[in-house]
Amino acid sequence: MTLLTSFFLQLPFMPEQASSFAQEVDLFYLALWGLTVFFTIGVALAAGIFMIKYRRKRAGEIPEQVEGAMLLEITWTVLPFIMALGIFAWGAKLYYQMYTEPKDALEIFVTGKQWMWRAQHPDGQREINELHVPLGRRVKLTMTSEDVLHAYFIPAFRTKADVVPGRYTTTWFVPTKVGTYHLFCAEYCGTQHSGMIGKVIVQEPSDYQAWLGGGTKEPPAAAGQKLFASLACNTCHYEKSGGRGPTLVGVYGTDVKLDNGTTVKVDDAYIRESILNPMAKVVATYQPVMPTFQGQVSEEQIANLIAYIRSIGKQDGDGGTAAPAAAAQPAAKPAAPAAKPATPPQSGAKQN
Ligand SMILES: [Cu+2]
Repeated sequence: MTLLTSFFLQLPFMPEQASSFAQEVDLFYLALWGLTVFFTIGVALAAGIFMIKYRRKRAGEIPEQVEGAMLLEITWTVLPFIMALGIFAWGAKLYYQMYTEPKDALEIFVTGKQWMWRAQHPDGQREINELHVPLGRRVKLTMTSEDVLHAYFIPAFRTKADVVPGRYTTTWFVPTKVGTYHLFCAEYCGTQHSGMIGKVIVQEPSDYQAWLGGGTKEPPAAAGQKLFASLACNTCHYEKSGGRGPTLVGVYGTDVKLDNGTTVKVDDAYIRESILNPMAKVVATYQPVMPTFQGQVSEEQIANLIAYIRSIGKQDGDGGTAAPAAAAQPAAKPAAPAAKPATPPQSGAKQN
């Protein structure tokens, strides 16, 4: 089978295999392709042979009546049934692997915009139309769009995920080969869609660290902390309870009770929603008085605010998505210090 796969790869229509998913996706594709070819040739061949074998040999010939063959019918029903279920199971397993968020991943925030890709690394390093990633490390992309639908497609990694305005989508991979690979937008997004391309650069971890070291940057959590103060969020969300809004210290990754009796998990999506549409899910015992910040903050700023709230969130290091941004990046500098929002007397009107 590996011989077959390698032969398959020699053909110019398969991109390089540069992520941990690539081989199995290709094998799966090869299996689908093999089954299709097998049955196409089999059916065509059988049709041809039967046409010749059972043709009318003399005028007025009356064919022999066939009364059915139970064994044959069961065989051609059960076998394809098993094959189809096998394809489903294999595909579902792959899908599950690819769309289950990994633990301890390097988390990179990506925004799509007509017509470019922006990425922000956990230590604040930014780039446009490029994505630097370290070899052999789980990398998780959290993505959103500033305008229309896009899709982040890295053929060599066999990963593709929609990038949707107003929502976070994620994808992940483990790069397995140093090199530079294509990055495409795979969703028609306007006149210059075809130009919305870039490069994914897989580096040795030490080279990646060196690359991170260049340029001026501010960790997202630190930028978020500044923004938290400049938007006056801290006039309602105190470090301790008692503000007009709930405290945000220690809430990330926990379940909070809402005023309608239900509970919600405090994750990226919930924080984003609460910034843009504060009335959607109001925390129990608080008044729905927080104004919307729609139009005042960019997606990147929202991501920074989330990074900040995450950094002052649950500190027990339970891994998963609740890990502070910096924990995913051991060699980088630590994320913002613990909460330091000033707590002046109430003014403004914000509440989660
Ligand atoms: Cu696009």
